[in-house]
Amino acid sequence: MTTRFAHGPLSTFALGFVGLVTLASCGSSSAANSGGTAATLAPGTIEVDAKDGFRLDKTEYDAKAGQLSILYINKSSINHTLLVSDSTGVQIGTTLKVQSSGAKDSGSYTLAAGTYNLYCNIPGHEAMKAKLVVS
Ligand SMILES: [Cu+2]
Repeated sequence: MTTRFAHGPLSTFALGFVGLVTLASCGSSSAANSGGTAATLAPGTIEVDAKDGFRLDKTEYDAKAGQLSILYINKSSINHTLLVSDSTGVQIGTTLKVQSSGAKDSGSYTLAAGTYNLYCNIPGHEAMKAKLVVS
């Protein structure tokens, strides 16, 4: 397993550039599939993207209580994980792992109404977190 960490503004800039190029190439390669990713998500599925700058694409996600699938897509240039925990910090379900740019992972979770935490647990990635509000 290779783990790469970005340090400092220069590498952040470089990673951002790589991310842009990757996104552009993703866009052209998926042009055959009509519509974007969001339009093709099944009901009960949310998409969470890992972005450059150690962040997720949103700070809050909303979902309906019951069975939830999370599709985790790496839109950054280093590896990330995604964990779901309840309000007391207890992890629920599996840890999603996206090892490289463009990688996807998904998992199913059964969640009652409440507020949960989504986060990456790689050391140094503490800023990668969001709320998951289930109603
Ligand atoms: Cu991360």
